[in-house]
Amino acid sequence: MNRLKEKFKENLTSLGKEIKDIIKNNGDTIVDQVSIKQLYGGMRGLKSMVYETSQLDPIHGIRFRGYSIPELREKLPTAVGGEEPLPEGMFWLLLTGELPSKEEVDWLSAQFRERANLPQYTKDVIKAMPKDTHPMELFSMGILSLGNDGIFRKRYNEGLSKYDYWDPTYEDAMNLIATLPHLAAFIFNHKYNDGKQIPPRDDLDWAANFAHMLGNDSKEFLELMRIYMTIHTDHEGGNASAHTTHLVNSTLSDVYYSLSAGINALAGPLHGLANQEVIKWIFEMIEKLGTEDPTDEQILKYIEDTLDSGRVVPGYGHAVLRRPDPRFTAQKGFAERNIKDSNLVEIVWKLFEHVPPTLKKYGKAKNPWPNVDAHSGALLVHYGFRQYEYYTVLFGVSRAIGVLADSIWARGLGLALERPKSVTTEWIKKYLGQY
Ligand code: NMX
Ligand code: MLT
Repeated sequence: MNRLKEKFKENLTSLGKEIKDIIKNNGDTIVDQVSIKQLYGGMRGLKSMVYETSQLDPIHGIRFRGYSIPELREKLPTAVGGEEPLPEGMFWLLLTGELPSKEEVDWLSAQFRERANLPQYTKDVIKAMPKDTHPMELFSMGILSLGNDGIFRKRYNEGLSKYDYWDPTYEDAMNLIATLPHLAAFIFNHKYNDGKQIPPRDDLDWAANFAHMLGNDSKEFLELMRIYMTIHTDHEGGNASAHTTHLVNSTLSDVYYSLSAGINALAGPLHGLANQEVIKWIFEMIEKLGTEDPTDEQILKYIEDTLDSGRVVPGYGHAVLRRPDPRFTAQKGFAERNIKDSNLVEIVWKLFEHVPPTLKKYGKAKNPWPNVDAHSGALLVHYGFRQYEYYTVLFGVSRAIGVLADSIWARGLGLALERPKSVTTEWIKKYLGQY
């Protein structure tokens, strides 16, 4: 058994024992109540599942195994000569609960290089689709097709003990994470580079190799991909992509089925697709105003026109957060350190000044602050990456790290098939005594 599996198994055994005791001694303790507003309102705030790898605080934002993003920028290993954390380190942390050494992260980078395998039939699936198919659709189909080689389903059919479910889940998750940048780059080059594919390098870490296969080897872009792939990984279990992956995996559908489903959730404009919507909205503003250097008044009017036409301001608001998203702040920090003279970055910063007071003035949004999607497009465009329809695929490659770490935990802990109770409005009216 390799070192990562061994460490995981050790931690799984001790947490498994603790959970058994918690359920035995406190199984009937109430942790939450549900109101009718929550039943109709997307279950906001309802505590209803266990997800070990990260937890979201409305004020302070995401904590990965207890660590904030600024702490992880200090503590996670970086590439030689780099200063941004490597997402391999985040995967190690989420899976084991422990910070990895540089040597452990290098081992993981090598594992991902060795395990990457994009079969011809997956390439054929992508190529068979119409050229204007959205990249997220191709990405989801590609992931699903990779399941043909899945280890869990094979071992399950051979008669796998439930105590061993986590082991082939780990193997599938590692193979899938290793292959995702290759699948995503294949889609990118198929759609936007006349099908000219760029072979991977055998000296690069996971995120840098992805950047390389996307056609940009500049040091700054490799660093951007490392921080981007680290901060988008996980956002506790209730967000739509994590929860979908978790739900599907709870049926013992393997990680290929589960992640493909999670990616479908991420493709919605209220979720991950907002990163493409933000830049599209900004490009439309530039076109409408005829300038890349809009005044404060022009920006303010554009925001108000958007709201007055019954649309949302993309990249702003959040179901849980009530302060600027630390992932927005991390990306702003990257821009401050690395980017000079970008009109688009300036616009994003001006929006940060004007959107929150405007949303407050309109009085509907509970959180007027920027979320993770408000900044990423301006960074990507700065490095020549203008194909904004593709941006959510980047989010999806990163999100796999968090949700697949959760799948390994969920199968290790033997978490049950998810099956909450639904009610009808008729039931509610009866409950309220209105019949
Ligand atoms: N622009 C305009 N209106 C908004 C916005 C916004 N950015 N955010 C919330 N509202 C409205 C919302 O539509 C709702 O209106 P109504 O009562 O007419 O239905 C009202 O404010 C109350 O909504 P909240 O309770 O504040 O937000 P909720 O938890 O329902 O939704 C989001 C959260 C993220 C879906 C919402 O803020 C939104 O639509 N934001 C824009 C899209 C976006 O950036 N999504 C990305 C989220 C991050 N991610 O990557 O997943
Ligand atoms: C996420 O990263 O999943 C989004 O911020 C949405 C959420 O947490 O609900």
